[in-house]
Amino acid sequence: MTDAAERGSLARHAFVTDDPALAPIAEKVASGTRLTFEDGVALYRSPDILAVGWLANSVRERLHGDLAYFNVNRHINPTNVCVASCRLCAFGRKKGAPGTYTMALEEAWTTAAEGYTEAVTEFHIVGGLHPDLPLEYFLDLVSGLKERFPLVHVKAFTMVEVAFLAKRAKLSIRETLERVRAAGVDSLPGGGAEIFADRVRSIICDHKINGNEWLETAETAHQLGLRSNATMLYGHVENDEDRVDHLLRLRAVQDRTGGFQTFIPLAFHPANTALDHLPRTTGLTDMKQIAVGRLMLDNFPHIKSYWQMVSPKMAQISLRFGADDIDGTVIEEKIYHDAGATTPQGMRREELMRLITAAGRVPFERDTMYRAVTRTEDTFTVAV
Ligand code: V47
Repeated sequence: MTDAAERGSLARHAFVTDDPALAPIAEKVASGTRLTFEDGVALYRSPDILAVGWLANSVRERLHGDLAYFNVNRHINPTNVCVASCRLCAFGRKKGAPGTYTMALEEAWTTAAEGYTEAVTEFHIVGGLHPDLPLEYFLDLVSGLKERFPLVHVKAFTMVEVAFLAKRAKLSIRETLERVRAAGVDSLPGGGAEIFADRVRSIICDHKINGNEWLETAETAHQLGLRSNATMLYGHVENDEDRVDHLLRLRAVQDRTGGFQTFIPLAFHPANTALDHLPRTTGLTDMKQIAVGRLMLDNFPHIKSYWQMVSPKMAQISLRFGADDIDGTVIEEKIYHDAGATTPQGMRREELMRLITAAGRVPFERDTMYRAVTRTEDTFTVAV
């Protein structure tokens, strides 16, 4: 081995820290031993962010090598009318309030076709809890999209929306999930999880289903063969213990179902919310969530750093702190932009690839199920 190669391999394999609490955790990570609640708290409390990131990166590279995933997707938010008044949210509005909108079905289908000319592989559909829109509106929305865009994966409705629609339609969660799946929903996004602890939920989103209901809805979806993602909203009134508790509750469901694909930590944006006195998260906090998520969620295949949420620059850095995915083109983002986000509303495919390459990773265009996408001029095929 040349000197340079040897230096390279040492740099890749040596773990150095001045935080004694990390040494036993590093041994567990090296041997693939599951981390405990106490380990999670120690990781959050560690001042040595580089060492925590190094450990997470070692797991990320063990699982995915240098690949970094992204997709070509479009967000559609059919309505911002919402019966809940969550303090964390700047998007939802009460029926009749200024600035409300609800898309007619034709409008939603037209919106789906707008934006960048490159063929999208995923529609990501989430919206407010509208008091009057019946389940049929959402079923027609999805089946109409499937008719018009049969190749596009529909990732639609958070666990919170599913539970709300079930209640309105007087159906069980299982029946509601069966109905949306029959209409064309292929998987579920990870939103609405926030922080599962009741104390926190009662402050930031007391009108939503509780943590156990979110987890049970996800588990039911997985039992029916629907995959989903899972998020965690951080940077408001939660503490380290609440975050670790959230991660361990997700890990327990995943042990039973294997149905979660991706964990996405979401940084709280306070502007225009009832919590606008809180400061925004810092870059170090953002990287910590990615890294601790990667280390604690040993049964999750993917950790996503949502570039809209942490900024494209921090998303690049996160590819060395445990993330293997930076989400997609998005095209039109509303939820964080209503809450003061200054990132662009969408990003072109080439730009996502440039960010990944400049971070020293290899861009891999995936579909929602993480299969390789191959493009021709105006369409795509998916490896099966
Ligand atoms: O559920 C709402 C969060 C989520 C604010 O599954 C806020 O691939 C910050 O879940 N500041 C929706 N966050 C977004 C979401 C998501 C995003 C990207 C990919 C995926 C996926 C899912 O946004 C909500 C809530 O947790 N949110 N308001 C706010 N003011």
